[in-house]
Parts: sequence; structure tokens; C-alpha cells
Amino acid sequence: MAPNIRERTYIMVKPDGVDRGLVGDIIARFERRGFKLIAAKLASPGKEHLEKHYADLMGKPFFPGMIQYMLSGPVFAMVWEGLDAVKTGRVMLGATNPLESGPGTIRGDYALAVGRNICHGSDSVENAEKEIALWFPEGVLQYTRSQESKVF
Ligand code: RTP
Repeated sequence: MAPNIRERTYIMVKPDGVDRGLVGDIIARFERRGFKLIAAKLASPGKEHLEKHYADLMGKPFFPGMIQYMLSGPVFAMVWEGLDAVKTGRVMLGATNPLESGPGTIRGDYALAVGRNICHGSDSVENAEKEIALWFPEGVLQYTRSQESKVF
């Protein structure tokens, strides 16, 4: 099967990442890796929207605190496209618990606490599609970069 160079993932800088001025660094990491930015915006989602995003975790003991954290300031929502974007995006983020994240990953470089772990990344292609539809109901851009057709 031909490699899917159009796989998409939803990446979101959480309120602590925006507050600490890490948006530019996180964008730069995905750009340098070779992914293509196809949507981005600063947003202040409400409780209902966040509960939809984290619906799978409803009922977990940390859920109310996590929603409060996500409501504490704006988030920076992005869609990145490229080969293996979902899995590679998760590798670039590091483990959910920053203490288990290696250096060179976003969480491994900038975070210590699971409850303040800087960034979200979709965990499957199916969830990526759902999250992109939830955060970008207006749609995303389609364009071709000059070098991408020569890479594969
Ligand atoms: P995310 O959805 O934010 O990318 O995180 P993830 O897939 O790596 O981890 P997940 O299990 O989906 O957890 C979502 C977010 O909930 C917070 N959390 N707190 N024990 C705790 O206090 C705890 N466990 C999870 C984190 O912010 C985590 O990213």
C-alpha cells in the first residue's frame, strides 16, 4: 500500500503551554519534522466543548480537575498533515506522564506533572478525524507544498 502522506492529526497546546509561551516552539517542532500545517487558531472552548473532546475520560477521578485546568486559559488548536502524523505526533509529545517522557519530546523537555502536560495529540486516526471535526467545523485548508511530491 502507498504511504499515506495525507494522514492528519489534531494537536492542541493546552492552557499551560500557551501561558508559558510555548506555542511557537511546538509549531516549529512539527514544521521542522516535515509536517504541514493545515489549520490553526487560538480558542477559548467552553465546558461542554471540552467534555465532548474528553468524553472517553468522563467518570475518571481526575476528570473534573482536568476540565478546570483546560478552562483556565486559551488553547492553541492545530491540524498537522503528513506521513504517520498520528503516531509520530504522539512520539513527539512524549508519554502522558511527563516524568516518563524522554528528553527531546515536548513533555520531556517542558513538563513535570501529568495534570500540566502542555500539549494534546490524537491517539488514533479515527479519533483524529473526530477531533478535527469538533475543533474545526469550518474545515481545514488543502494545499500542496513544493517539495512534498518529491519525498516519497
Ligand atoms: P491527551 O488526551 O491530553 O493528549 O493526553 P493522553 O492521551 O496522553 O492521556 P489521556 O489518558 O487521554 O488523559 C488526558 C489528559 O488527562 C489528564 N490526566 N490527568 N492522573 C491524572 O491526574 C491524570 N491522568 C490524565 C492529562 O492532562 C492528560 O493529558
